[in-house]
Amino acid sequence: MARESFTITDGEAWVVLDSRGSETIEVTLYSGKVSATASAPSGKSRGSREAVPFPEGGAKQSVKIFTDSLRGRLVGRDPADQTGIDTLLKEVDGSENFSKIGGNLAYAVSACSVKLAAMLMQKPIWRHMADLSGLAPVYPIPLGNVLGGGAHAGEGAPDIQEFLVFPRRVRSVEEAVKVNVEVHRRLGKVLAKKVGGYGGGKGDEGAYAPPVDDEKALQAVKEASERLDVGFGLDVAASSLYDAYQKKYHYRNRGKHLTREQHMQHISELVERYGISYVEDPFEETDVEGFAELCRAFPKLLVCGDDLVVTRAELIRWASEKRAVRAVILKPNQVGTITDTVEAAKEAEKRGIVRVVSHRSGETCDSFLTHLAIGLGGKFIKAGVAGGERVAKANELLRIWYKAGGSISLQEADVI
Ligand code: 2PG
Ligand code: MG
Repeated sequence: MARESFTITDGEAWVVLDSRGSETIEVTLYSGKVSATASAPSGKSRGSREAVPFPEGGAKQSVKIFTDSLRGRLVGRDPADQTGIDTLLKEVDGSENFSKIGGNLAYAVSACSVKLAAMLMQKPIWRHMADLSGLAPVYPIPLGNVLGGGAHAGEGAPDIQEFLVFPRRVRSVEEAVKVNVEVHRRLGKVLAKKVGGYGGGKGDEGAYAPPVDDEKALQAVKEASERLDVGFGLDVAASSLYDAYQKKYHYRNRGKHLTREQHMQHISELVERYGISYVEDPFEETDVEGFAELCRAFPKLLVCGDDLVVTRAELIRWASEKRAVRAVILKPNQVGTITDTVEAAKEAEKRGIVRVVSHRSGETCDSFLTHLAIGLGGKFIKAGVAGGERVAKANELLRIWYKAGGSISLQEADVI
């Protein structure tokens, strides 16, 4: 049966703030009296192959472009025709990487059209997302950053960007969400006891940012997780540590420049010593061979590509052919449109690669990411643990669980 067709009747764009207080963009699309709003997050440790978040002139320029050239071309379009909307965004931009209109504007329009279409079709957003992707919807496992350093924190914090935890073997979304929160809460107490003079300061994602090195950070996270059934992960964000001129990894906290081999050894020792099962971006973004080496060294480790593949289907194919990843990060504003994010998710599915649907370090309270994670069949949702903009994603997961319950299946962490 042909579906009813809908029409975008108007649209608006604004400059709003993200959780770092930086300017970003929010878009509202209307279909008569029905409207939907979406806003875009911003990353700090960005891959060089990502879409450019804003054109020259920043978020204000994106608003101008929306008002002058995009709004008129969106009016009359069907918001349920996602490929049509996303093709239009590429046409108006005309560059390879959204440098003209900004990847964040593209993402906000693209996500907004998913939301508006879902409302008009009277479907949950996750359901419409799953229909668009053709992937089986699931409740993802929350993968949460509880302690962090690198580009997301100040001087003295660990070199590794994120120390992550995730619940294993849970029977409900409620339980899953609470486990990470409990680790974060206990960690605050462990650090207050162990790290003299530390007042509990946090980094950009609400993770604790104490003045300790990577080893001490892991010891504290382990202690905070005692008697809880959790797995451990790292986001090394190695491109942020890499000095391309010296060809070395610069560990500021340890005051050391490590060669590629020494860096590999450091990461390998942490994986072994602390029973880590997930490592994101262990090498800088061009060193696909480094990723592959780590995969060979640890046959079960979930080696995950973020800056390496930047949510692009063709890069996921390349990394998979090199046997360099067992998981990939999906951040829709890295590529700019929902259609391209779906392509990336499908490429990963085809190749048996785990999908990790992820927030950015600068976030808004938009909870679309949760619907995206369910509708892309994500094994994990990486959305932080503490702070309103992170909790917004967890709360949406809870709401969907309360409403849809067992009609969506629960992911298991048992394969890791
Ligand atoms: C990452 C992200 C999110 P950013 O590296 O995975 O945690 O950071 O948004 O700064 O790229
Ligand atoms: Mg990352």
